[in-house]
Amino acid sequence: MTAGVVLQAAPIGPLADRLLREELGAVRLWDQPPGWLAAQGASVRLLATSVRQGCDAAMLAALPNLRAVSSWGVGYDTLDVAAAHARGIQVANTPDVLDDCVADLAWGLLIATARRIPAADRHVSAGEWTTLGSFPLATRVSGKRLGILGLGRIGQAIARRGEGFAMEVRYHGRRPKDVPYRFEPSLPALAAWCDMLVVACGGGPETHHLVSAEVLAALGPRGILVNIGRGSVVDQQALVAALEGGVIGGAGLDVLQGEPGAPAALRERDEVVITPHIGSATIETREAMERLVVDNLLAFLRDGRVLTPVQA
Ligand code: 8YV
Repeated sequence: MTAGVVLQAAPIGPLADRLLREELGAVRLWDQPPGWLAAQGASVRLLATSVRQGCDAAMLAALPNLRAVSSWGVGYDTLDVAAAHARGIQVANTPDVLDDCVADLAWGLLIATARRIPAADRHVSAGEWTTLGSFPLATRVSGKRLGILGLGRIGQAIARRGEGFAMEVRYHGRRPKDVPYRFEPSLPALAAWCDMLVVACGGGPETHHLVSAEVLAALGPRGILVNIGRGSVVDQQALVAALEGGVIGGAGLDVLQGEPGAPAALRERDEVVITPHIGSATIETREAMERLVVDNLLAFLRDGRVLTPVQA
């Protein structure tokens, strides 16, 4: 199959940007004059993009002969997958290669929040460690009950780590899976059962505000919420109210509604730990994600199939 034009919608990262240019001769949209899409869009067969940049209905409409989209990131909430599939366009994301790093960060946030590590560090940095035992007691992690919302590949990597902490794991999702953890058909019931609830599902209309005021109330005053999925899954106003009212014990958040940036109502709270959407942000994992963006397009050219199609 001839490549036709390979279009890169936006910068992805140093490795992907270089390989797309060297191995696929990709045209960089951001370097083209205004009007390029309207004039040249029909020549484009393959598109490289990212979950940050996305690929909406307008972009798809501007590329009438598009055959495949390869997107950086496991999330695809910014891609119009339904519209692409309706036209027979294959859509690939970058799953698997980031599971371990995202699961590691979920555990980092869980332990940091429960054991109040950032607040303890601030206590020492401020020179307040003047007597032994001056820092308040925190919450135990090992042996607790772990609830996971969304037991996909990342959710399962989080669950496996829970076994190392002697935690019983249960989960909620669209449907039960063949896993050694108990499925809980009701999210409020899962929240009421667990001590720590980790959000590991994707974004989009299906999961919007699943973590509601009711779910937070069920989690309870010593419960901890961790979110490494998407900010849109948590009703953020309800979360702020729950933290202010002592309805839950704390939150560890890698993703927020309205990111980048965090509202003062969250970032100024001692029992909240926030990281700037860095779940996959290690040198090793980002390199693997960038390589997979390119490999998906090379596989499509070779075999007519991308390696890791979005499972929508
Ligand atoms: C990225 C992600 O860290 O893959 C995804 O869907 O959310 C992460 O891997 C994120 O897109 C950074 O902006």
